[in-house]
Amino acid sequence: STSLQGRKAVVTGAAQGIGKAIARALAEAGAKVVISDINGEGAKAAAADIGHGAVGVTCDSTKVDQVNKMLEDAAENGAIDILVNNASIVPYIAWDDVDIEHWQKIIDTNLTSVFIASRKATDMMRAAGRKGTVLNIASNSFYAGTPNMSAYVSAKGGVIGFTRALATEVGKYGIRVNAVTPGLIDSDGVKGSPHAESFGFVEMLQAMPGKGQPEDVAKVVAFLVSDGAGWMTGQCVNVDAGMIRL
Ligand code: NAD
Ligand code: 4PL
Repeated sequence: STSLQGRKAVVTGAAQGIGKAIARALAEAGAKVVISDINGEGAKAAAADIGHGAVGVTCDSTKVDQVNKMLEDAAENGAIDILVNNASIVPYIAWDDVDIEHWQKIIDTNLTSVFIASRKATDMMRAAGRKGTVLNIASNSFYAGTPNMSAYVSAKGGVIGFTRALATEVGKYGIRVNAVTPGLIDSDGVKGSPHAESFGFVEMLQAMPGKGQPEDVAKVVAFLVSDGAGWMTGQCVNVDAGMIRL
C-alpha cells in the first residue's frame, strides 16, 4: 500500500521548494512529519501551511549534535520510519570561481549531511527493530555533468554512491535506502537563481516539454518511502520528464 498512516517522517531542508512539497505529500499520505531546516522560521511556517500535525524545527544538517538531537526528538522515544535527505545548497558558479572553500562547503552540506542523518536514523531504526527507510535527493546533473555546479555534481554522485553502499549495509535489517534524481525543478531556490534561465535548454532535451514542479518529485518520493516500494532498495529513480534516458 502507498498509505503512510502512523509513520513518523523527517524531511530535511523542507522550509521551501522540493523539500516542502515532499513534506506535504508525506503528511497527506498520513505520516507525522518533522520539517527540519537551518531556516527554523521557514520550517515552522511550512508546517503551519501543511497542517496534518506537521512540526517545524531548526537544524543545521551539517552539525552532528544538532542532527542527532533533532532525530531523537522526532523519534519520540522510538525511531522514525522515514528519513528524506533533501537539504542542500544549489549553487551556480563558474568553474574559474570554484575554490577549496566552495568545494568543501558543498561537499559538507550536500554529501556529508546525508551521512550524518543516515548514520543516526538507521542506528535508531535498528535499535527499535523498525524496518524504516531512507530516501536521498540526488540530481540528474550527475548524469548530465551540468555546467556551473562542479562541486554540486560531485556531491550528488557521492550521494548516489552512498545510497548503493548503505542499502547493502542495512538491508539485512529490512531498512531500504533509495534515491531520486530530479531534473531542473521550478523550486523556490531555482526561481531566485540563474538556473531559472536554463528551462529553455532542459525542456529542449526532455521527452515531455514543461517546467518540472516540486510536486512532480514529491509524488515519486511518497511512493518510494511507502510499502508499495517494499522490494526496491539501493535504487536511483530518475524524475526529469525524460531528459536523461538511463
Ligand atoms: P531550495 O534552495 O529551494 O531549498 C533548500 C532548502 O534547504 C532551504 O530551505 C534551505 O534553508 C535548506 N538548507 C540549506 N542548507 C541547509 C543546512 N545546512 N541544513 C538544513 N537545511 C539547509 O532547494 P530545492 O531546489 O528545493 O532543492 C531541494 C533538493 O533537490 C536539494 O537536494 C537539491 O540539490 C535537489 N535538486 C534540486 C533541483 C532543482 O532544479 N531545484 C534539481 C535536482 C535536485
Ligand atoms: C539539469 O540539480 O539537475 C540545473 C540546478 N539543471 O540543480 C540541479 C539541472 C540544476 C539540474 C539541476
